[in-house]
Amino acid sequence: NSPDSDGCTPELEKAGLLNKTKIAEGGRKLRKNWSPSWVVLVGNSLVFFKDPKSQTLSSWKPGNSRPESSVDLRGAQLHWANELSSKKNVFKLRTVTGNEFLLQSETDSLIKEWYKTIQSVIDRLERE
Ligand code: I3S
Repeated sequence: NSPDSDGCTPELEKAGLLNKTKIAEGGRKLRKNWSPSWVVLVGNSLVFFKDPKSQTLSSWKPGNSRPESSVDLRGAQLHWANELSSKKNVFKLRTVTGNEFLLQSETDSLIKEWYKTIQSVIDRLERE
């Protein structure tokens, strides 16, 4: 049974481990709290899982394990944001609802790939 055998399961674009902190909720600033997060880009959403050790590539499937939170990428904005942290390789994702996340990796190539892939999904949604 391939993941898309029913023709309606959204496509898995990317998955991996990133450092994450939420910095705003509905436009209200939050205190930073960095933690590792298993991040899955599937369909129009970026989905965050808490415990990366217990996750597999198929974890995003409904019924497998419960995501910590999920971000709708429609209308979202992505910016490099190294000025917002002492860490390197930081970008900020802002949703239409005013939720803001920082995502970070020590690995330059990896964070660039994530940036590029998320931006391409945002661009695709804009054209729809
Ligand atoms: O932007 P800030 O406030 O300097 O962010 C740092 C704090 O959140 C800090 O925790 P405390 O609020 O307990 O001081 C975190 O440990 C740091 O990681 C945050 O800064 P970085 O530069 O790592 O994003």
